[in-house]
Amino acid sequence: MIDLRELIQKISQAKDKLELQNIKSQFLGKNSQINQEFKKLGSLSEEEKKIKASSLNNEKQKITEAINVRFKELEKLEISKKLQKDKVDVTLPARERPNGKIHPVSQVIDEISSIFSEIGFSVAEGPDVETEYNNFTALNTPEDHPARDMHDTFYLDNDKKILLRTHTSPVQVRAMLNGKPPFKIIVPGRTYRCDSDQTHAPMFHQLEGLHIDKDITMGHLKGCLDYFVKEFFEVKKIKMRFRPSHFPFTEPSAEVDIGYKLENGRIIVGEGDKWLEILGCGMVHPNVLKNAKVDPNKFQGFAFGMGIDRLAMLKYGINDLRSFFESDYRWLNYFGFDPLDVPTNYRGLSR
Ligand code: 2NL
Repeated sequence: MIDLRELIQKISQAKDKLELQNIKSQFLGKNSQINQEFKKLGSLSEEEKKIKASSLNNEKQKITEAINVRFKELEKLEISKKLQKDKVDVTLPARERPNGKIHPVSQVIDEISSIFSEIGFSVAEGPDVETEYNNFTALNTPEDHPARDMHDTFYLDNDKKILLRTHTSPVQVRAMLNGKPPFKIIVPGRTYRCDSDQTHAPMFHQLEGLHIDKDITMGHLKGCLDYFVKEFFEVKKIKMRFRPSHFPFTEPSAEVDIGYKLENGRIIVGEGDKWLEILGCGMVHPNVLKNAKVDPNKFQGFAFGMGIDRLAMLKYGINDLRSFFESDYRWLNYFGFDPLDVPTNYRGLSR
């Protein structure tokens, strides 16, 4: 016979679940002494069987209970040990991790967007893949215009109906076709031309503006660009000139230069006797308005366009255009902007 008191003592001292499991199978399992005794019951008389069975059941119940009690104790012990071990020290300093940076082109798009939003422009975007109509025909570009040449434009089909947009203007065309005047939008985005050398990449970025209403004039255009240039270059006074030019989609057309000087090889914007071309503009051609379902007898306005990669290079002293698109992490880490730093002239969203 087993000594029940001794066994229960042993159970209550089991040091872990494994030891408890071993005790369980040794004293209650198939080959345990109790099980053997149960098997022998059949050979006993009815009277003896009753007494023996009851005492065996009693014994079995006590062992089971003791095991269950110890099991719960061990469980609690395990949890509190784990809690001790996994304790979090909230006073530890945070681990350092590298921050992502904002690409200079994205930074410049954000800056220009907030400058124009201040005077009532909203931002519009559209697809990079465009129709020949939206990119050329609607914009009054003649069939034989050199820009339409295979050598200048990436066509995506054989009959030259689908292409990668060569400027962001098709987005303004879409805006006019899908809405009602007045229109007052700027459009930043990727543009494409078959061109690749020191100063040209096959993919580059443009930002265009369009303001159409009943009586918008060249005077509004000048005032708007004067404000933009001063805000963008963060100077109070800036020399600026409008030089007559030609674009198929505007009439009259002009190119805008700003004054600058060189100081120790660095470009100082605003003063000096040198001129730097920064954008093209003009009054939207009546044919463009017609093609975009805007009545040129009731509405008129201005448009402008600029290459923003070059503006970013100019403002932030970066001298190789191709480095913009090489996705070199070290370059981005150096020339990129901290996403948590609010730029000096960024106030569009904070008001
Ligand atoms: C440049 C010159 C320009 C426009 C873009 C435009 C758009 C529509 C109608 C009329 Cl929908 N014009 N855009 C106008 C003049 C100049 O861009 O040098 N871009 C880099």
